[in-house]
Amino acid sequence: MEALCRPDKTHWCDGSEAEKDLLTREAVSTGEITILDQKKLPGCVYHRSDPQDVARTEDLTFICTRSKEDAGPTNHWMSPADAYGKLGEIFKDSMKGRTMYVVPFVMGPIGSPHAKIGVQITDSIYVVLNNRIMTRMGKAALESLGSSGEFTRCLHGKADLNPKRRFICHFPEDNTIWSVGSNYGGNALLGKKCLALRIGSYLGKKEGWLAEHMLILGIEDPAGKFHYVAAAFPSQCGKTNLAMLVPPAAFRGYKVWTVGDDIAWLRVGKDGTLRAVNPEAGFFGVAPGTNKTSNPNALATIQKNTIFTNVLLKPDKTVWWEGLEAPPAEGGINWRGEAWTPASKEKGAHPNSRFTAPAGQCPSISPHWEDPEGVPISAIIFGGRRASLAPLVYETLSWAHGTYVGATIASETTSAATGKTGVVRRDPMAMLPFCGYHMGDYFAHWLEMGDKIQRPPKIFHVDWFRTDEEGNYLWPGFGENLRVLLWMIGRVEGTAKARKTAIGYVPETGSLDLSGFSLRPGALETLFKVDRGAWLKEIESQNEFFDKIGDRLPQAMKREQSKLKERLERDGA
Ligand code: GTP
Ligand code: SPV
Ligand code: MN
Repeated sequence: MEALCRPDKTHWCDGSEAEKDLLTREAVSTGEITILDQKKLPGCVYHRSDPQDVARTEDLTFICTRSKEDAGPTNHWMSPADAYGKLGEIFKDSMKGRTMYVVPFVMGPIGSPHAKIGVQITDSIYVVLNNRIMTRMGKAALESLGSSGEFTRCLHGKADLNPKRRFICHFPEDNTIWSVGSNYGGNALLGKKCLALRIGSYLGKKEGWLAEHMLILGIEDPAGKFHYVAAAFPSQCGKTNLAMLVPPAAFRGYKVWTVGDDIAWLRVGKDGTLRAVNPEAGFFGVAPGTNKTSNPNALATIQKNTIFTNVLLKPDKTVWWEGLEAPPAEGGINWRGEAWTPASKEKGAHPNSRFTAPAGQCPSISPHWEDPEGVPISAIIFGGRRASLAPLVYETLSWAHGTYVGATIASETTSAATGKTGVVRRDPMAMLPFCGYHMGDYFAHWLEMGDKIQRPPKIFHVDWFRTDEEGNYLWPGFGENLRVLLWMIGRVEGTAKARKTAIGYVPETGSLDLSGFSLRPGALETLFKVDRGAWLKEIESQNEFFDKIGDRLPQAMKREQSKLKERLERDGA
């Protein structure tokens, strides 16, 4: 890699504090990062990306398998030879005048049988400092690897950050990732979406486990009883917020514990339960909208040792974003690096601006978040951001039905990826941008996993984003989502009542605890209505997606769909 990229020097990262200080000083000297007020925000720094490099670029993301068919119809594909050739040209001499950093890292708790090792080469200090938070990085990782172990080879370079020369390529058959031309989170922190999801999902298929775009949380009831839940929502659809939920006043005796906010690795445990491990060590969370009411745990987490990216930099060297608190009267420097005042048309923070913070700093972090065997999952939740159709919550009828429901999630696109936002698209299991192999084979793998779990979790669907005709949310969301989680736990324990409908079980009137709380008139009826006509239309529109998957779509998916159609036609709603 040195011979290819020709760096001036190479630095092997040990992950020490001294190294962090050295890299921080170096990055400050070039303007790559700014030190924030160390009294108010100790250990915190600020970074602004190139304005053309503030989100994942799905169009420039490729799965490079030898056979195009294996990448499947939902991924962009390049042949390995073309990809190595094309990217090799861009990498060539690209680190002249720069330092090459070699970053060994572990995804998952060190020593856990679930953990995977990677080594990322990069010419970005910003990336090294982020990886330092997001993974277990440095000496411990190298020791964990030993002299002969398997690891994912990750090559990353900024090159000239030109989107025309930007490619994020995955070579699952070589356990290799090459990413060039972007310094943005999901494109550049290769342990995250590239390794833990795209390569991870491929390894999971091969080795019999699942790599999922899911948060993991624990719920402790007043008697001290625990249940763990894993939930898949597409990017910017509420994983971090749900993972850090604070119970509303009426539920003071309950506690929600955060295990992970973005990725879950799921395996069948020795006890026959489905076990979940968070492969990450930090949160790369959405800043806008985060405040002391919506997510007090996130706000507390990011008071120290945090990297703020593309938010507003205030003159007092603190940070601000839309939805944090009243805009700073004195303005600041916006995400584009321009002077900004509350009267400016441009946003202060980019809608996809982010914080990077150590998970261990979160007040709600679970005491079990680094358990090597993972936590046992009682319920899996699928959801999306969709203004109408699905009830607030429903329980699926079986693992196969749940797999079908996950496979057919649709959600509005968000600013986490470049391109138009607010467009409804199919995002199966919230993995459309992250599945490293053929989507039809992925569905088949989900079905096979169901057969292997002796004590399978129940599968639910939620939508926190239902709106009325004026576009107002019908459900307040955030902390109030606990009411829905508790209904699910009640279903798992056999105590919560449900009404069977054509689409699955919905809460029986009165079984969703609405104490100390009121919704607008008519909201509850809308939130739980099963609109037969709309569902029949939905089934039609799923076919377009199923046709795209082609002949690797498992028969069981079509079967579940026809059973749903039959139930709708027979029973109405
Ligand atoms: P990624 O990090 O991109 O994978 O996103 P995420 O799924 O973790 O999303 P996050 O929790 O950061 O939420 C994204 C946006 O959804 C923020 O603007 C939140 O304010 C909003 N949001 C989260 N939970 C809720 C909810 O329950 N109701 C409503 N209406 N909005 C929510
Ligand atoms: C997402 O887009 O789903 C994220 C942010 O979690 S990134 O890590 O950049 O992919
Ligand atoms: Mn994500």
